[in-house]
Amino acid sequence: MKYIVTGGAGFIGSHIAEALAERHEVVVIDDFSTGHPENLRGFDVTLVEGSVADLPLLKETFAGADGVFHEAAIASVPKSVADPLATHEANLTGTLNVLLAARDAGVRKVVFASSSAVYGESPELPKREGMLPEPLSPYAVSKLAGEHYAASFSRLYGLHAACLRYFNVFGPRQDPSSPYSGVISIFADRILAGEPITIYGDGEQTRDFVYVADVVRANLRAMEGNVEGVFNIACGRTTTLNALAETMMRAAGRTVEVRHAEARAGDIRHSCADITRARETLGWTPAWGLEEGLARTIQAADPQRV
Ligand code: UD2
Repeated sequence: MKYIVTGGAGFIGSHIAEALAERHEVVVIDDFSTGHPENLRGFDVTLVEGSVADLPLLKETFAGADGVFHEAAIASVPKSVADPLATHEANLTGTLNVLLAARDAGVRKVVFASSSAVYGESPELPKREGMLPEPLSPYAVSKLAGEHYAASFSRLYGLHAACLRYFNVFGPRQDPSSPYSGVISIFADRILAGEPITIYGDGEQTRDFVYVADVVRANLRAMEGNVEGVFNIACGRTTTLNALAETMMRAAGRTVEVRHAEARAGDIRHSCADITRARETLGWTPAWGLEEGLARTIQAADPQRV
């Protein structure tokens, strides 16, 4: 089979490409806006440098492909608040381009990386896919609208599409360099360097962390058969930031100073997914516990220092 991974040099995309490359022909499209070619070092994939904004390039690259994993995006809520148009172009026009190119190339299925951000601030927990979305940020709007485009292309043109609402994904290759990077990548980097970590707010906010290998398995399941619709991809368990910090220090075998700073503007207090639909419809269940995943992540962040 030939599979395309957009954003395949990024954190999640590179793990999908790696898993596929064992058995399939894989073409990665990435503009390296946040991805790095080193993320694919050692894997048998074809790398095409380009953006999902480039429809002719997508059409050319998708020829003969069986499926597309669409991970390319500006994956940041704060960036979308600062520049909604850039997020719209990369995330929504980009998704529409991917769907158009897939349709025209006769691709069987697109699996789209959506986000828990679509649920917004509604206090009801756990989040179920049937709840009314309340997207707040332009990022969340772009992901929700992408889901609707995918469903529309299924109905109108028979292009199969499944959308995965990722919760807080973590694992090796997640880039800690931006202040808006995933908290686990930042904590791993600081703890290994023996530097203080900062918890925003009282640290009792919760997140539903899911290890990237489980996210890859969800993608592979979602590509199988004709299953369509939206699916929460998470562990279905919550962890407070305070507990996370402690668990990470234990896993790394070192303690660093924990500083507290003001809660981040727009931070959601609690996040937790109901993953029944993914279990029942995709036959997927997360296999990695938080501690195991953290141990792997810390080891990969700097094997010399552990
Ligand atoms: C996640 C997604 C984001 C979007 C959003 C939807 C990630 C990396 N981001 O944002 O793309 O889908 O959910 O709601 O998955 N924190 C600290 N110290 C730090 C960094 C973060 O305390 O140094 C806190 C932060 O204030 C928040 C929690 O850790 O309460 C998680 O932050 P995050 O940036 O990893 O992810 P989140 O949930 O804001």
